[in-house]
Amino acid sequence: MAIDVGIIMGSQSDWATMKEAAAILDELGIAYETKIVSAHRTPDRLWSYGKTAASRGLKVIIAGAGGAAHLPGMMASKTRIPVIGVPVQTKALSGVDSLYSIVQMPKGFPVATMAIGTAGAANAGLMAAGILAISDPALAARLDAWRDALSASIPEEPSDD
Ligand code: RP5
Repeated sequence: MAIDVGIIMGSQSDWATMKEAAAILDELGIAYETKIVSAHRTPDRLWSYGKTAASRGLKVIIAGAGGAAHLPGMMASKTRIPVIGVPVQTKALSGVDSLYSIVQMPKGFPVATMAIGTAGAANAGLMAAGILAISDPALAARLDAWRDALSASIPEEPSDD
């Protein structure tokens, strides 16, 4: 099975957040790989990942980082593959630093920036699924079913339980 999505993150410490994206891709039957690629600590790894991503057949990259979160933007500068950015929640500034580092890209090199933290990571998985579903009817059906199930799980009234 070809790998469609690359989930990359700046540090092992980001995995607790980024595994929420992986869980969604697992649920939807989307093949992915996971890599630690740091803009600051392993810049050569970042360069080679971005340079080979398209030729390796990746279709979407989900990139999560915290603090001075340059990974998603730098990856977007290195590949035309859509990059979905996940701002990891930091202790010092609660992830606002991560969000600002990722969201404010200059014209020409976009990053589709999600919410801070685990909700953002899960939504990154869903966003990747939506992109892939454009050209994959079977995946589109699975994604529609996933969304319907979520809607059906929401009660009409609140309870004390
Ligand atoms: C960033 O620095 C990483 O994305 C991570 O969110 C943050 C802290 O990294 P560690 O010091 O925990 O490795 O590059």
